[in-house]
Amino acid sequence: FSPDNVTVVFVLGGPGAGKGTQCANLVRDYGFTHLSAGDLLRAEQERPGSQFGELIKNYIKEGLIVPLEVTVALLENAMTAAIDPSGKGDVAGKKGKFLIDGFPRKFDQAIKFEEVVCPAKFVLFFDCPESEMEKRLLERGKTSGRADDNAESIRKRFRTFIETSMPVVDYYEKQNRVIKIDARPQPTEVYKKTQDALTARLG
Ligand code: UP5
Ligand code: MG
Repeated sequence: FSPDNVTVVFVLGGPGAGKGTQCANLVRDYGFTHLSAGDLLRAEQERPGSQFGELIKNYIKEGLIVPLEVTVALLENAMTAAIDPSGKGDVAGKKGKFLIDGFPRKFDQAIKFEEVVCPAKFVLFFDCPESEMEKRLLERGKTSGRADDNAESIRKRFRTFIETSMPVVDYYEKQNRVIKIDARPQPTEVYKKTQDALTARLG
């Protein structure tokens, strides 16, 4: 994909920071295509005949990052499907705007994606304290059916976020590519801050 035609925004933030919630708003108002790496992995895990089903299941439950080859391929396929629905395979001149949610959360993913798929325009980072994220995830866990919305998996997800994913945010921050949003308030308030920040950045 050429960055001349395709806009990629990485959406990062800890588990339960509200990435998915805010992406839905941005899709509604700005015509982005939303691709959640976690959702794509969960769909692949459920796909009959997937050779990665068992591996993905274990990684998600343990809050670990699935090997990048799997996730980058899923994202690349989903981008292709979104801008070339006819499946002719020629994506060279096609246009598209993508929110890549929950990715990259490890250095190797970040480097690989920007090298082989497309560089990101910037990173939206939803900043939220662990105590608030934990509260949200435990609440959602009552009904979500997600295998990682339990106290033990949440603890492991937080550890991976701090040890492995925050360094990626810091890396982009040093390049002045991060838009940081306070994700503690109510969703409508967070969205308002997001819109203000986007307007300031994009004009
Ligand atoms: N909520 C949202 N905003 C709120 C607000 N402002 N105030 C109060 N409540 C708010 O929100 C979470 C919950 O909080 C919801 O109930 C919502 O209503 C409420 P959501 O918008 O879903 O937050 P989000 O940040 O998207 O949380 P999610 O649980 O999806 O984050 P994770 O980053 O943990 O999950 P993801 O699906 O991205 O990844 C899951 C796993 O997949 C990872 O742990 C990892 O094992 C694997 N993975 C990889 O291996 N590689 C990847 O590249 C990506 C994922
Ligand atoms: Mg999510």
